[in-house]
Amino acid sequence: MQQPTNAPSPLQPVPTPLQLAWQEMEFYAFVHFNMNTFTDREWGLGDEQPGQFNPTQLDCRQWVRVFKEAGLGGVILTAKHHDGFCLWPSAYTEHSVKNSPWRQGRGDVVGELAAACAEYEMKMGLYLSPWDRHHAAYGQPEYIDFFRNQLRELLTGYGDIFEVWFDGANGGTGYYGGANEERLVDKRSYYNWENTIALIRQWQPQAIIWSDAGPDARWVGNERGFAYDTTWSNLYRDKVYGGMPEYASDWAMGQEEGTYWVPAEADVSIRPGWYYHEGEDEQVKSLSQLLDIYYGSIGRNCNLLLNFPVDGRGLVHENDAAQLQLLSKRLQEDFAVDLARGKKARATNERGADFSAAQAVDGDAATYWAAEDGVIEAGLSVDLGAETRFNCILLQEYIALGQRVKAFAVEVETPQGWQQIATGTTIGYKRILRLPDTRAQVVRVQILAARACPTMAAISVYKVAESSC
Ligand code: FUL
Repeated sequence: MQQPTNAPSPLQPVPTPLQLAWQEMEFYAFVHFNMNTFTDREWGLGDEQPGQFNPTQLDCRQWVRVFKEAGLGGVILTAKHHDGFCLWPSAYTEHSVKNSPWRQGRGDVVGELAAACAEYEMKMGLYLSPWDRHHAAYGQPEYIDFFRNQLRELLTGYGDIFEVWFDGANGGTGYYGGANEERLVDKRSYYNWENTIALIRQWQPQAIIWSDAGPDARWVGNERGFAYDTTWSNLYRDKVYGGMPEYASDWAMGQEEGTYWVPAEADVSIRPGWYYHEGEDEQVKSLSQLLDIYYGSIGRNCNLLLNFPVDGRGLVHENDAAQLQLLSKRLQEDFAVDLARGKKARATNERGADFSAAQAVDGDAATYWAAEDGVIEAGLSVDLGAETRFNCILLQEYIALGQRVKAFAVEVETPQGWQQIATGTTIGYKRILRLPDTRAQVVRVQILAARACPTMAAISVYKVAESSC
């Protein structure tokens, strides 16, 4: 957006346009489907036989339809998991779909998913496990050439890839071409990430590269789908990437003074396992668990990557599809009416007409309220027009200029004065707070501390279903 001339100066670090577009995707699907689907395991050893891979009704269009109908914008597929089996007919190994009975060895799951994504206008991402428990040379320098060759096949053969996902699990016991031994690698240096990343940039300049610590987006530090109450997109990446950190707490919450923009992504499975196990058909997460995950991730400045273990037929299981549909319907209903939209808003400090409080309630996240330079405490109030019942508030900073807010409170006006109903630390791209059931006419957000003059792109107020709260 063209910035008005008196816009606040960007506060470093700031997102690239690519990172901004990625953040706006918010919610997308993970698909774990590969050899483990047929061996009923979570981690294959690498000694599996291609003959074991044989989905009976594989239909990537069904997956994409399920995701699309729920409003998800992308899907990331495990093209190769730790066991080394490839879902595409790689020219660099025999351990792939080309030696399986599926489609008489002429199939290509990555290609079918790419075609389905193109048909339904869905973005595709790929997971390529750096760790390969099948490959005889894993742990040697030759393996890095193999790994890069595979990356090149995937990143030059299937159209645009929105995210490249590198798992943090690297090295350990495995088959390794029959050696059956333990191979430990130093995951910071072994893969020579710097050069691998440069190649990816060449092949897919529009892709977000994800790993435990970036460079473009980072792991949230757990596999339960929750970000922390305090979640900065700022990170001391140079200390942790290639360089990965030893402890989740070193980077999971980001760092207020971090020098790189590396936003968080939470990955979690809709079932207990990442892969399909028939025994888990009745353990698909409930609507209330999924809502907790939604508020705990997207509601805390973090994208959500929700995993679907595609089953042995090659389909998203009916139970999983039904739960996703329930979640999407509930979110649509809950967030249908923004009670603050277009209402009278006032701020204790304003940077001028282009940055008035009204910009925070205009339903357009590209316009924003901002305080004057040097002001780091401010209040923004919205008069809802009449006493109104609500139980949820959504806040967005204008993150193109950096993440600023360090502490805030939500208050309502009562005959006895202002009453605090919630407090928080970071806001970032999006913060959604579930509130006690509240009746009030005027609600205000008090920014209590910020790294520089605060911005606010959205203040939205909702009355969500009681069971969403
Ligand atoms: C982990 C892996 O080891 C799991 O198998 C799964 O792929 C998950 C998303 O990441 O680190």
